[in-house]
Amino acid sequence: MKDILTAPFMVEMIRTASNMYAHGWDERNGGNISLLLEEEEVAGYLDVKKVLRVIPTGFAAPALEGKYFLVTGTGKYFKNVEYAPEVNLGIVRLTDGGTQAELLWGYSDGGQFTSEFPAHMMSHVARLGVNPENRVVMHCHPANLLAMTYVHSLDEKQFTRTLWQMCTECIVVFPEGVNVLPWMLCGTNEIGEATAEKMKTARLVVWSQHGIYGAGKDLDETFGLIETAEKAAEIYMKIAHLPLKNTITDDQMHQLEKRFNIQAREGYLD
Ligand code: 2HA
Ligand code: ZN
Repeated sequence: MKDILTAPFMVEMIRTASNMYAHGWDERNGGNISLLLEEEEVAGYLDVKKVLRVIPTGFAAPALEGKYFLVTGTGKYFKNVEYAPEVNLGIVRLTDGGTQAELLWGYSDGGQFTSEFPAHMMSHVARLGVNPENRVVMHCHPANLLAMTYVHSLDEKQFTRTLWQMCTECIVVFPEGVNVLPWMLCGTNEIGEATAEKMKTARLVVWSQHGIYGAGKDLDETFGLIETAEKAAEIYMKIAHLPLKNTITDDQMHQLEKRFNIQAREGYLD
């Protein structure tokens, strides 16, 4: 068996958690990440027949039967992941229609996966339905996106259009826009179901007055999505109180669509 701490998926997960912390998106125990792994990826590093513990999930997700995930732990701090990966991360395999998680590695202090496990797993199901290549669901608390949910309309079209107008690259990076949930109680199956429903039409879902969810085919892409949206929100928070003299027009957005061969969300541009 190879050392699991040298596995490319582990190295990338640890780097990503540290980078997110460095960006200020994951204060204290804020944020969580789940990465879908293939059995072949894990098998060289773990005895997949050796189950350490079984943890009930509290929901059903038959579509994820037998699937493996590397997931951040509940109550754990992103800043500590790199120093103690085996305490702060875990690898689980879902069984019994997704109602049970078999722990194969990690959570070595007796812990378990993030309290937002329902939102993560339900979002994986939703995104895999749209794109079978999806591997990552990421949640964090970037300050400017959060700030924006206090002062900007939460209408998804308006929220998306504002972000698109704040940096030229935005419409290219997330042409489907961002979806927005109103404030809801976190850590519940209800917010999980609502998030997954929103994930069917966009890879970014804002949780008002809380944070954001991103999904993508790898950690880099998902990080980059959130990074781009957060940059746009930062520009918005810098200019929102100033007289607006210029913007990116819808005509210019259409030029970007052509140049980058992307399609803006139906009905979002004039
Ligand atoms: O505590 O971010 O949403 C982790 C969270 C909960
Ligand atoms: Zn959160």
